[in-house]
Amino acid sequence: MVASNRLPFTLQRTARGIERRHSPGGLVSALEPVLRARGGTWVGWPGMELRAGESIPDGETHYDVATISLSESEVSRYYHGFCNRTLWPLLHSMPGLARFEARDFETYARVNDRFADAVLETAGPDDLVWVHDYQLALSPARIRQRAPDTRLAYFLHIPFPPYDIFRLLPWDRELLLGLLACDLVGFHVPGYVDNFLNCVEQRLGARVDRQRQLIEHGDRMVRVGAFPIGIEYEHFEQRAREAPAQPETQRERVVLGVDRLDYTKGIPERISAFARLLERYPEHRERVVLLQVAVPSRSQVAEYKQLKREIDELVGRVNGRFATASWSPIRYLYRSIDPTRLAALYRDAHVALVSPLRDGMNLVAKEFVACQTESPGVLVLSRLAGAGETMREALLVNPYNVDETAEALHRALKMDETERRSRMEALRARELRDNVQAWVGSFLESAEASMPVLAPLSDTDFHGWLDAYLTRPHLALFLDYDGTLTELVGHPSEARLSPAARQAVTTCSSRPDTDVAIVTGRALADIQTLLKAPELTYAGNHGLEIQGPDGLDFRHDDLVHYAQRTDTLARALEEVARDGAWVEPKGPTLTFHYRAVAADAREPLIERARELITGAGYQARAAHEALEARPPIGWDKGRAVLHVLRSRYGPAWSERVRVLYVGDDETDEDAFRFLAGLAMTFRVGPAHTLTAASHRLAGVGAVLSLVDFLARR
Ligand code: ADQ
Repeated sequence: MVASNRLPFTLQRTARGIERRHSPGGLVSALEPVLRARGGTWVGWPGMELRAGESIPDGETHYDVATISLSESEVSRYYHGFCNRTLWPLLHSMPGLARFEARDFETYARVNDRFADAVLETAGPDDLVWVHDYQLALSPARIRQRAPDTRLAYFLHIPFPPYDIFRLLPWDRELLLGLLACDLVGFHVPGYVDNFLNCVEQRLGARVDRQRQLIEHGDRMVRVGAFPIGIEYEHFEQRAREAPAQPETQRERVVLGVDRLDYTKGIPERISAFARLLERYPEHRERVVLLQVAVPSRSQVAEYKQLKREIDELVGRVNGRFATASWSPIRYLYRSIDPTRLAALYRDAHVALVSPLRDGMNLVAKEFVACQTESPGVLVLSRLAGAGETMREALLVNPYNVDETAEALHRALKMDETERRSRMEALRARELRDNVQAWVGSFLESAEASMPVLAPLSDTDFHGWLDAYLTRPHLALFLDYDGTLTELVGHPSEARLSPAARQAVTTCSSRPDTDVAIVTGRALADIQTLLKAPELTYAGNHGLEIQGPDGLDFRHDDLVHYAQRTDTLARALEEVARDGAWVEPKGPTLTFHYRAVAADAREPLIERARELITGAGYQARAAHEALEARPPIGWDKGRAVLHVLRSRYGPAWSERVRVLYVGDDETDEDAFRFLAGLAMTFRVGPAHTLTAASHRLAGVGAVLSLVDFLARR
C-alpha cells in the first residue's frame, strides 16, 4: 500500500469533462512503474475536488486508487503552505525561504491524520504500508497509534538537512516522532541518514547505532538506511532507440537542462554559467545552444512566480547579449514535454547540465544516461544533488560556482570520444544495475527483514551521556517507582521491587557521594513500606510529603486540608468505580484506575470521572491507565526535587551536586519540564509522545543498568 500526497495522475476539468493528466515529478516517475508491476493500492490526492455527479475517469487498471479530498483552505495551508513554503525550502537547506506558521502546521497535522485514516480503511492486516515524502511525515504516527501492528515504512524523496538546519523548524520534534513510528525510514544517500540520526539523537534523546543503522526510541526499534532511487532504465533506453530526431538538436550542439521550474534546481545559475562559457570561450558561439525545458510547478506560490520572472528576464538578457542573425544561445521551453520527445532530446544532447543547488537525488541525470544510446555525450552534474554521490564519472560541479560550471561545460564540449565513452559506459552500467526495480527490491527486502535488537546499554553509552555532566562531588539520583523501578502491573499492590533492582538501588545509595530519592505518586507510608530502606529519601503523593535521612521531613501546608476533601471526592467517584474501575485514596490525592475496564467501555467512565474530579476543585491528570486527582496548588514532583536539593545541599546546591531524574509517566513530565537545565532527565518506556526529558530509556531493565552503572562508577 502506497501513500503519497499526489496520485500518479492529476485531475483537470476541461471542456470535455474531467480528465486525467500524468502528475509531474520524480516521485511518480519512480513509483508508478512499481505499482504497475506489482499491484497494490495507491492512496493520494487527485489535485482537484470532484463535484456531485463527477467521477474519476477510467485509467490505470493494474492497481487500486483511494482518493483523499482536500478543501481549498487545506490545499492552501497544508500543501502550498506547510509543504511547499516551509518543509520544501528548509529540507533543501534554504531556510531563508522558509515560512513558519502555526496554522499551516495544524492543517498539515490534520491532513496527515486523514491520509492515515484512509490508509487504515483500505489496508489489510498483512499489508506493508509505504508512506512517501515530506508531505506525509506525521501520518505514520497516526497509523501506528490506531493499528500498532502495522508494517510501516517511509521514504523521503528530498534531502534530509543537517541538524543545525532542521532544528530551525518549530515542529522539528513532532516530525521526527512521526517518522520514528515506522519500522524502516529510507533516504537517498548516507549523508541524509547521518543527518537524521544526529537529529533524533539530539532532539529526541533516542539511542542510535550508526554502524548498524538502528534507532532505539523508547521501547521501539527503527531501522534507517540509504536507498538511492533508480529509474525505469530499459523503458528510457527503449524509447530513445525508437524516438525520431527533434528539430532542436539538428543544427547546433545542445547543452540540455530539464527540470520542474523550482528554485532548488539552480536554473538561473545554470544560465549564468552558460553565458560565462560564451564569454570566456567565444569558439562555442553559434555552435552551441542551451536548451532549457522547464515544466511549470507550484505556480500559485509567490517564490515560484518570482523565479519564473527571473528566468524569463535572464534568458532575454543573455539572448540579447549574444544572439546573431542566425543563432540564439538559449532556447527556453516552459512546458511539459511528452516522453518520446524527451527521450530523443536526452539521446541527442551533447551535454546534460544537471545543476541543482540541492536535490534529493535527481532523476534527470539518470534518464539522460539511459537515453544515451548513440554517440555518447557528457553529464555535468551538481555535487549537491544526491545523484552527485553515486554518479562519480560525471563532471561534478558546485552549481553556485559559475566559473567552475562554465569550465566543466567547456571541458565537456571539448572532450574526446574515448573519454566520453568510458565515462558514459560506466554511468550507464550503474543505472542499468541500480534501476527502479532494484531500488524497490532492496527497500522492500529491508522493510520485510526481521528487526534486529540493539545491544543492551553498556558502560560506553553511559560514559557518553554522563561523563561531561557528572562534574560535581555529589550525585543526587531521583527515581520514580512504578514503571521505572518496577514493571507496571495490574494492581499497585502487586508491584514488587526485584532483588536485582533492590541491590542496584541500595549499592548506589551506600556510596558516600550519592543520595538516592524515590519520587512517586504513591502515599508516603505506602512507598516506605514497599522499599523498607531507611537510607533513602522518599517523596510521596507527587512530593506533597517528603521524608529522608538527616531529619528531612516536609508536609505541604495544604496537605491536611486536601486530605479531608479527597474523602468526599472518593465517595463521589464510587459512581464510576465499576466494570473493573476502582478508586485508590492516597490522603491528599487520589487515583482512579481503569486498567481492568474493557477498552470499549472506558471512554464514558473516564469522562465522568474527569468531570467529578474537576468539579470537586482538583486537577485531573492522565497517568498509566488511570486518572490522578491532584490538588491545584502548583506543587509537583519537580518542585519536590528542588525542595530536597535545597534542604540537603543548601541554596548553592548546584555547585555541590549533579542531579539525575528518571521517570516514566505524565507526572514525571512535570519534573522533566521543571528541571530542564537543572538536571539530566530520563523518560522510560514507550515513546509515542514527545517528552521534556533529555534522554530515553527503553524500560525497567535499562533503568537498572543505569543505576548499576552509577553504583559502580
Ligand atoms: P523532483 O524534484 O520532481 O523529484 P527529479 O528527480 O529531477 O525531481 O524528477 C523530475 C522528473 O520530472 C523526471 O522524471 C523528469 O523526466 C520529469 N520532467 C522534468 N521536466 C520535465 C519536462 N519539462 N517535461 C516532462 N517531464 C519532465 C523528487 C526529488 C528528487 C528525487 C525524486 C525521486 O526532488 O531529488 O530524485 O523526487 O525520488
